[in-house]
Amino acid sequence: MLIRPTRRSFLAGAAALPLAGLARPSWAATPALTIASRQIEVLGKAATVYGFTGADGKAGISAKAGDRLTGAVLNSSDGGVITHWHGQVMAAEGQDRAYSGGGELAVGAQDIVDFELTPGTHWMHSHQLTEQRMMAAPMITREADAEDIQEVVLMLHDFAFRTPEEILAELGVSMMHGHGATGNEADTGMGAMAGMDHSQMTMGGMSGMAGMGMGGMMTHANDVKYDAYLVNDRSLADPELVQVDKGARVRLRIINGGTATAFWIDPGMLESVVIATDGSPCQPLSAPAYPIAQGQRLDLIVTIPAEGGAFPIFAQVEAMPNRTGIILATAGAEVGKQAEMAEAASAYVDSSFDARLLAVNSLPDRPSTQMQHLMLGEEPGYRFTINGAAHGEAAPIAAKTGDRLELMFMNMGMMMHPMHLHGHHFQIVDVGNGRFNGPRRDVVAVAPGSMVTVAVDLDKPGSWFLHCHHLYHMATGMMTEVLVS
Ligand SMILES: [Cu+2]
Repeated sequence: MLIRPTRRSFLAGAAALPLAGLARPSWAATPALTIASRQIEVLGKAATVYGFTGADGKAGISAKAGDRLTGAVLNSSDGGVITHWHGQVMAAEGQDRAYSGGGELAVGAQDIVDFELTPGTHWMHSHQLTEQRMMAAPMITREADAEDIQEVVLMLHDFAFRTPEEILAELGVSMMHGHGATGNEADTGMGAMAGMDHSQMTMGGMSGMAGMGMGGMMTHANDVKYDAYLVNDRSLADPELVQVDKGARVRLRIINGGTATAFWIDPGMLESVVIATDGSPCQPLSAPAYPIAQGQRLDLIVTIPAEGGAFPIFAQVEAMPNRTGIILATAGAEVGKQAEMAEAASAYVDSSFDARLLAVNSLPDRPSTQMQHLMLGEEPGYRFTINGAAHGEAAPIAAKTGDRLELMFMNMGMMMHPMHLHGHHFQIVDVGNGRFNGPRRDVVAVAPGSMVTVAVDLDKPGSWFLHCHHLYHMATGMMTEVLVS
């Protein structure tokens, strides 16, 4: 049974449970997932963040191919939540709340979900500003053909002690723009901005961003200043230590839960190979470092040398020396302290890595039924747009079930945009060098001045958000919908 959650049907939530005479359904005892706040320590200071905890008491979901996510999702946090199961393609519209008009899961209320989990490295997160406060968790479904080796999940975050509302104000967000006309504010968390002081409307850190054409080289990243970068809640000052075996192959399932930060994964001296992008298998490819934009995932196999030792896996911020990471170490190995700054800044993330990747499961060869050109724009006042429109200002992209849709993204601005489509795994088919059988993904990095085309088979009806996975770009307008009938 599929229950489409609506604001109305779930308001009762936990408050309704004590009613006499009503049999409590079996799921009521242990929610499949509970959203609540939790305490971590960052830079020696206590921090209150959010999390999703599974029935087993661990963060998120760890399952195997064929398993379903069935049961209640309980909101024990202090505010309404728009949930999103990122990368789940077998979940119908309405299984999470991240679609047009989905509304918030109220405090104390629960949604009932039931869908088959999509194999691969995926994740769950809030579709609102609370994503910055780490309302996110891994959603891992082990593939039927996964090699029987040790697996390590790395969940990356960019952490600030400031609230996301304060960060938006620092960015110089102007609320004069079109938000509010659509009644969709809650979809991006902008409802929280209603009381913002309009005297703070400045260009903020975006001054000097004047117009920019295709093919330009100017680029800009990291517009949010963070206090720390974390893997599995810890910075490189006190990293997670994972014991591994000498000579073993280890699968790293890496999730970029950073809201405004792209990273480069640097496996150091370990032999490495990427085998999946955004949870979909790719032809194995080795590189000295692997880019991972906001929302993306990478599955890497690393090989521990026969003689053993301690091996940092770094995640270095795009265009900066700052880094975080974990340490893989064999028994008895001496683990040294790792510098939190690399010797040099890393490169900007662009399409050069995707250009070298090939899908294992390419889309069937057939012509597209629809091509959409999407200009990704940035405007003064920290306003990010698709074809000049912020979310709600333009009609959705209309399509039919069975359509092969191609989306050509053209980035007219100075910042990279990691573009994400809900409910589907598209295929990158052109990054400016001609057609190729590029990787399957659900987030594609579109660098300044570049053109990237993805193709997707629309296999189910619904309203599927298409947006930039930089949280503050999404929150200030860079979102639309693909409406599949
Ligand atoms: Cu963006």
